[in-house]
Amino acid sequence: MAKMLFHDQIIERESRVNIEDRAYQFGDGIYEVIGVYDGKPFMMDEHLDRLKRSANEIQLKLPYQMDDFRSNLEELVENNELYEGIIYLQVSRGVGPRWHEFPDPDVSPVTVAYTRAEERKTDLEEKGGVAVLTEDIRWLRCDIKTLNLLPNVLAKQKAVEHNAVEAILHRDGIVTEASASNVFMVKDGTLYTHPANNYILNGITRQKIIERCDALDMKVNEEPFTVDDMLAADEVFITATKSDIIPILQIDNHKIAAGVPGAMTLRILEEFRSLIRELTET
Ligand code: DCS
Repeated sequence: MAKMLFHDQIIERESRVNIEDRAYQFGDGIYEVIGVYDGKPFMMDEHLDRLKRSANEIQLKLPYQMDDFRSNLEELVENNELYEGIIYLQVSRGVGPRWHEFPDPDVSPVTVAYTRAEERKTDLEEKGGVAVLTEDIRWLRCDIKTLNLLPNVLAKQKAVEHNAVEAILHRDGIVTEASASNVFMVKDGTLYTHPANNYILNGITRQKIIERCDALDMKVNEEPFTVDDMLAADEVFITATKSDIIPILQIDNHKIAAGVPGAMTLRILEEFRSLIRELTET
């Protein structure tokens, strides 16, 4: 039987929900999705740092130290014998009578985590996929990884209905990110991606790629670009936990360049894979 983390205990997995949990009623909470490769969580500390930042931004006091989160999640992965997949971690503001304002200060946040086995999407990473474009109708604090994901759900559903892997979002013609991933484009040998401000989630995969490109002297400009710039780009790719890097070959009816995965995208994919190998071989 699979196990889950509930507060700071590893228990048998169950799906009982307290109907007055604020995550359930208001989406009042935060989360992280952490990739696991060969039984090892990838960039756990970076994910936990972001969780801490999200908590601060919504004035939620995390009930445990980062070290406790880390060891509990490692224990969960071990207990579930997870080899390839993800850890889902959520912290809600807690359980209390349904009033919009924060509950009584002694209501403690509810931490839950579980794991899910997931194959690596190597084929999609190498061959790429198509995307749709849709308007970014989210709020103005997309930098916080909150549980309020309805606009993302609607965007992704549109992608699925068009047999696309992702929905790329734009705000007044500026490309922000995608429903559950960040967007990069390549033009004349330079990478472009939206700056990490309130309009996007600063993806851990995104940050790692920028860091790696800097080390390799590949130029990355964190500056906004338009939908037209993207459609005229040499390469487009998306990044996220576990799906890593996916080349985008076509957006709506527009082919990106020759409609095949680009050389820089594949080079970055190879670099990213070597980071994962460094993790799994140590
Ligand atoms: N942008 C959004 C809106 C996301 O939801 C995600 C991740 C990203 C960017 C990429 O961030 P990471 O590189 O840190 O994963 N979404 C997670 C999710 O909800 N499911 O899988 C990944």
